Amino acid sequence: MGSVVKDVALKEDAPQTFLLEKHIEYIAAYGANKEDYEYCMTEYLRLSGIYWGLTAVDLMHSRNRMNENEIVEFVVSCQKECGGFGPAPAHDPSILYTLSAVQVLCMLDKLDKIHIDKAVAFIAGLQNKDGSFSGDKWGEVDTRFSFCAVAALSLVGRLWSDCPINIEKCVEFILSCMNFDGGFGCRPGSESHSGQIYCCVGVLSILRELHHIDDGLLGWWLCERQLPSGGLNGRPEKLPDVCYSWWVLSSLAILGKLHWIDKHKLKMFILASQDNETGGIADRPGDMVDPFHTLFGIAGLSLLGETSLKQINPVYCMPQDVLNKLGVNAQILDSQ
Ligand code: GRG
Repeated sequence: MGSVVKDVALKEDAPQTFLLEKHIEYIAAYGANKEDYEYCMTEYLRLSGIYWGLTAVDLMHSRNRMNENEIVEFVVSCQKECGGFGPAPAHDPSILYTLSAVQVLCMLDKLDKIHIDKAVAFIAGLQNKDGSFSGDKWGEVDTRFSFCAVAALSLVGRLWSDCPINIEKCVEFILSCMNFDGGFGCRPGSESHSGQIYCCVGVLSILRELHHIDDGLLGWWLCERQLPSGGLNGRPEKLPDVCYSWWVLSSLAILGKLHWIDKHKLKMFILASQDNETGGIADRPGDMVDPFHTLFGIAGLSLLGETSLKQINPVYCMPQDVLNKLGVNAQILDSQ
């Protein structure tokens, strides 16, 4: 039996232009009302939410719409005695929010406001004997956490000098998660998933180890994620979702294969997922918008060459000018 392609149809009246001003207003207003139900219910991921919002407005040349002092004060208040960051002051620290904290402070040029050595020690303390990383003291292992560790250490300048982790083992673990289809999962033997592929390709890119990847095989798997609607899914037989405009597209960009997908069709899918009244971008056309999909839709459009946006770096998901200023870079394969 053949498999059924799950997809959505784009309506004729769906937005077809990029609603820049509306998205700036949407992000600037999100969080301004701290009593808002949705805002309160998302406290458990606040620090990443700040990273999504700040990155989105920065890409839209409007960082001045955010209250930078308030953000820095909040980030500082999330650092724990152990050096790691929680999503909000009353929450446990995790490597995920530690990366978000570092990314936000890099964008605001305020890394000096936190205890960097303690953050580095927290990250290094989460590496396991097999080279993998746990996300927090509870021990779950996931290739996402390897990415968070390597990206955060490189951003604070502790990867190439005075490096506290075992890089060789880190690479060995990532490679043990590579599958027959060229992709990567969250642990050895786990199914390939675009989000995990971004993380593993990102680690190998930052560590200049991309030669381990079969870029043709993986590039083929990634570009097969494009559905007739133009949207991308995260793995076979799944619906398209705007966030994969980041996880898939950035991986293709790192492998020098951005031109392997139909850029115009993907652009139209992202544009159709905008809300032309409230601003913001949803997971797919007609759904509720949120800051997560708004960032990854905008980030995808930046990779697709949208000229009203700043250029984004495909590895760090941060504006390229921020990384240039920090002198941080990663390996990108030549276009082929
Ligand atoms: C700096 C951008 C950045 C990220 C930090 C946390 C992290 C590193 C990366 C996360 C990568 C990842 C696993 C993304 C996927 C997120 C997602 C939409 C998961 C949903 O998975 P399923 O299986 O959904 O519920 P599908 O789409 O497969 O049905």
